[in-house]
Amino acid sequence: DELVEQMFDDLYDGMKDEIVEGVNILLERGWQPYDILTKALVGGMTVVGNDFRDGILFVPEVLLAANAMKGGMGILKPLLAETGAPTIGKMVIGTVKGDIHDIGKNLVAMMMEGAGFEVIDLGINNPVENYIDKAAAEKADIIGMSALLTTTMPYMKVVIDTMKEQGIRDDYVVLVGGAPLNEEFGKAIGADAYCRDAAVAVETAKSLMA
Ligand code: B1M
Repeated sequence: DELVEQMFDDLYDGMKDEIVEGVNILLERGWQPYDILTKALVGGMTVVGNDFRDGILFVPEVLLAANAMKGGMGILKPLLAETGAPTIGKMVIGTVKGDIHDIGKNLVAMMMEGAGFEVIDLGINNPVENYIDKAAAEKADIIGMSALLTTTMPYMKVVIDTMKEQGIRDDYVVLVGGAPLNEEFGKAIGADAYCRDAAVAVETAKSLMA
């Protein structure tokens, strides 16, 4: 699709207005919000990620791309939420301490809301208390953690170990996700499940709540 190709370029160049416009045009053409999210926005961000890794793009450029992506996500969020049924569970989600990546976490939060979950977003850089205190205060069913760095993913174990120490581990379903994680890591730290992407997070949450 030519427009999607154009949107990949616009995202790469951090052109927020163009991304917003592209999302609106795809909606007018009858695209499903979820397809726009995954094919146009996440697809484009993958290209950005690869060039960031390879030293072709740098932090300021990636921030602009992230900002453009957020512009597009802002339009899709209410549309994804619309399809939601009555609340089927409550989730507290946040990016772990030392980590400021939030696009993937925001995506998971959006998709969970769209699927009928109530989501309390803790934002980025969360110490263990944030998860535990908020989950208790909100009587949440699920604690979700996101980490995008190999240096911050071990912190997920700190949170789970602290829950164990306090005797509250089994009061919650614990889901973890983020690009550097895998199934094995999720098991090793004692999470209930590792979620490869936002769609898997929704499916996993649903099945573990049932
Ligand atoms: Co950062 N960064 N970054 N970065 N960044 C990565 C992660 C990196 C892989 C890039 C690279 O080198 N290829 C690399 C990590 C290397 C490693 O640890 N192995 C990296 C680095 C090194 C860094 C810095 C250290 C760079 C520096 O300063 N030298 C620095 C760290 C700052 C910090 O956190 N302390 C840094 C900074 C940044 C920006 C600020 C510039 C920006 C973040 C902006 C923002 O988030 N607001 C940024 C970005 C954008 C990226 C890349 C390019 C894209 C991440 C992203 O948003 N992906 C990334 C490269 C890449 O991943 N390709 C990179 C799109 C998003 C939809 O995917 O987050 O994977 P993802 O989420 C998915 C799934 O993983 C899953 O579902 C999501 C949707 O499907 N998921 C969950 C995620 N969280 C979940 C939680 C769940 C369930 C599923 O809970 C239940």
